[in-house]
Amino acid sequence: MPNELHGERTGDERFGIVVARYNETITSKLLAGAVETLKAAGVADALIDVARVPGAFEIPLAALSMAQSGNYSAVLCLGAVIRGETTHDQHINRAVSLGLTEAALSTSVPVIFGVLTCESLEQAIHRSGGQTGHKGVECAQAALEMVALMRRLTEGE
Ligand code: INI
Repeated sequence: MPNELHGERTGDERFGIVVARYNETITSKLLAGAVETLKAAGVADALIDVARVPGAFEIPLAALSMAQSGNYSAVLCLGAVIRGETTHDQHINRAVSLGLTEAALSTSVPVIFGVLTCESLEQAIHRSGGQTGHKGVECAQAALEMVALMRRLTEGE
């Protein structure tokens, strides 16, 4: 049997959340779900910092700054990009996904992609606590899992 690597959190990890104000009816739900999920896992309010940015395009810079600060065990990134009549959304989505990947890989801090990329407002509603899940909850679960795993993978460093 292979050796499965499992980690555990210490309980004193600090979580950073970057949330976009654009499409706030959706992003406020993502934020509420993420915070609730972290708190249900035992993370105290005092260990959760929220940074608000104008739109999804601004998320990577704030996330990178948080990750580089050394203060956070994970950074959760929440936003909602909804397709319009132009290709604007595609430029934002590409920049955000590449930016967040780069922020994680350059800092070794998990930077979690909780940005909805939807065809319509209806789709975004479904994915922020409606019929098709909750991206904010999912993002917090991924952050908790990655924090535990990274502790295991880097132990002894
Ligand atoms: N920002 C979003 O977060 N979601 C969107 O759907 C969106 N659209 O469609 O334009 C959006 N635009 C703003 C963008 O993220 C920047 O804040 C803006 O371009 C200033 O840099």
